[in-house]
Amino acid sequence: MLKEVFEQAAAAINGAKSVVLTIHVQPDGDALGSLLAMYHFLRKSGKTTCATWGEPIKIPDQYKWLPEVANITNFESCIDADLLIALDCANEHRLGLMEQKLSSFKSIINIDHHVDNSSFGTINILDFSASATCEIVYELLKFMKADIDSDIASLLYTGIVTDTGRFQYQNTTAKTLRVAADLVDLGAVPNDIFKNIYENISFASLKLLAKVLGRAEYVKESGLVYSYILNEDLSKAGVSVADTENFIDYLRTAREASVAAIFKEMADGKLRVSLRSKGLVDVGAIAREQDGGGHRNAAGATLDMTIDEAAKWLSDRIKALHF
Ligand SMILES: [Mn+2]
Repeated sequence: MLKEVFEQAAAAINGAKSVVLTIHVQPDGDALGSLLAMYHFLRKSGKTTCATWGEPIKIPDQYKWLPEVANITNFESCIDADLLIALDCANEHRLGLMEQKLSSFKSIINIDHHVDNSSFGTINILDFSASATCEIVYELLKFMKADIDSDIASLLYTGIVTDTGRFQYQNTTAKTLRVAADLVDLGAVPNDIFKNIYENISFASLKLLAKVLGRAEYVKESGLVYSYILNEDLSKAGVSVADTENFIDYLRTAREASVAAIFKEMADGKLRVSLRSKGLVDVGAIAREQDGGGHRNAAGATLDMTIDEAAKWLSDRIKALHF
């Protein structure tokens, strides 16, 4: 099914002298892993390549060890190329400030696994059964007979291990595990990657996590477990918002939780909500009601509400849709 579009993408890549690679804003492990794996491959293939995304570049602490991460540059310095490849981006808005630059590219390859992808590319490699964009990139690189070295293998493994919640979420398939096993054969070291990502938060972040868990609330009628992070919490603890990315995973461990949510106060006073479902509730659909996006079990949106209003809205939407 993907063979035809892989052929088109391979021809576009082979025919390009220069390539810009971009991902969604506030990138996660899958976005960064797929970005840097493609960057490494294209540079080895002799292309002029730029890796970026559409906001000021800040690498979350748990990803600072990724091979090639120091070569990511600000998007202003890299918009002039034969080809743009967007990775792990469901739509144009997720490109952040890169969205305004889309029209300057004649050729755009859109590689993604989000079910609501808007097919904004001139070539769209979409596989909704893939656990991670990194799983699709692995297939594309194999198709192109790329030399997948241990750096590329580690980067792709990172995207898969993070997007599957360490191979525990519903998107984990036998194929996901086979791809992961191939990547281990190619040089990815699971224990090293685990320690770098999951045993790498600062003590200050750990204390902030305790605070966030301490004020968690459970709404019985909807099975919602939520908490919140204020700007003041971050500044007092000296922790960046990127370092709180995994906090929500602790909330969803409650037996009572059908949906876990964390509301994060943003600089403009709005709230960014991260949502996780255990499968019954489609949080992607709820997020899209507020112009957000995501998957059935992991999604996010920006809300112009107070925390109390947001919790009530979310709980009401869960009840209306599922109970
Ligand atoms: Mn992803």
